[in-house]
Amino acid sequence: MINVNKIREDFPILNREVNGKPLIYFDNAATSQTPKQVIDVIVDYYSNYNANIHRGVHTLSQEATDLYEAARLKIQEHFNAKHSYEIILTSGTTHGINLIANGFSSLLQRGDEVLVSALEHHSNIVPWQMLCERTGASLKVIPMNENGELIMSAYDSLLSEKTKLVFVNHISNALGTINPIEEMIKKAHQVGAAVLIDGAQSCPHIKPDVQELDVDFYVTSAHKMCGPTGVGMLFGKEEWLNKLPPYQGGGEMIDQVTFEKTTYAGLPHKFEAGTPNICGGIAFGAAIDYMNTIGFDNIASYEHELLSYATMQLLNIDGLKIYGTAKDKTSVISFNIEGIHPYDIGTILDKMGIAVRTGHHCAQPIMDFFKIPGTVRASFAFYNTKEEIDALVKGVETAKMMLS
Ligand code: C6P
Repeated sequence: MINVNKIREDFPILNREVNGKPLIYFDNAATSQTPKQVIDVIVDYYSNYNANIHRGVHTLSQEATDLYEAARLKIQEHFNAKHSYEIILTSGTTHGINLIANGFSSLLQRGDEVLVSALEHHSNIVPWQMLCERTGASLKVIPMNENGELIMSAYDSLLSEKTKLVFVNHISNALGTINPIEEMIKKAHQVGAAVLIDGAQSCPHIKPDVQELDVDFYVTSAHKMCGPTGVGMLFGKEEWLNKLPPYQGGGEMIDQVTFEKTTYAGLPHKFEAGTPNICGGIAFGAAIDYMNTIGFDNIASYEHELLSYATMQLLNIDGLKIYGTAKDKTSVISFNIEGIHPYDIGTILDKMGIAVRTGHHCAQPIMDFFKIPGTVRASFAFYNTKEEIDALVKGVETAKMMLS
């Protein structure tokens, strides 16, 4: 059970006003808010431990290293990776995807195929297009239906022995669709293809088990799950990470360097060139602790309640259309009102202190599918309330009246 009033006390930002009104934060899919338990860890790090890691014999450096590596273990445990060295700390989802796409440059050739879903964020499209340009492999798209669900019979037809890689998000950022990734991974493995799951939108809502999923790569960003920006993780199966070349060269990722030849460090350091976001990594661990204290089952059931309530209330507004009506959906509502540009609705809501995202949500192919320029997206977290949803509904009604 969620005690939302108590939880809200953990988030200092929820006390502020925007445009003279109490902030109502419904842009959680873009970035989540940060609880004081995580803010405290950041302050504590810079007040007491700040040093570079893996390099110094001095106490501060060793303490910072221990905290950073303890966070990696926490992340390993959370995602149930078999080994801590299968967890690569990145700057976020985008970094993780680019790292893998770059690694596959030497493993693909003309005639190979890679499959992307129609529901992807640009981060999970563009790096693969760049990979295809480098290698001559072809990018094929798994289509979706009007509800924003992937068409699994089309996926079956696209899979063949030519398929080398499948990349799909666990949850769509623009529509909230939860994709059937278990089934997709199984089917991809049957033809020998590797699978990368973009978990940027799933990790705030569910706790993925990478061993149970048998997924090859899973990427996410800490800032979507109560952590800071600029840090994330890439899980990769040991055998894949050993097969792939390093992404960036520099300090930390080497074993021996001479002007003739460099040999590389083992996992995970081979993929972690340069000074990482040390404080960010430690705070990522604290964010995972915080979310586990609330409990992912509690989070999922409360957010589902918010989603059902908001869907029902918003659909009472004449002319309002929701995009993304999948059976399996998380707490994201993308909508438009007939004849009104989403940006105008977002601007009026902001005047009322209500933060939503408007536009294409870095998912232009989805907008093209629906033949719209964008949507208004309200995305809910476990610290939102039904009263806030009532205010949103009222705000949308007012915006509609002003703009019609
Ligand atoms: N989506 C949104 O408002 P980064 O920027 O690397 O932390 O995450 C990129 C990313 C990748 N995949 C999905 C499914 C995402 O939702 C995002 C980030 C935000 O929807 C900001 S564009």
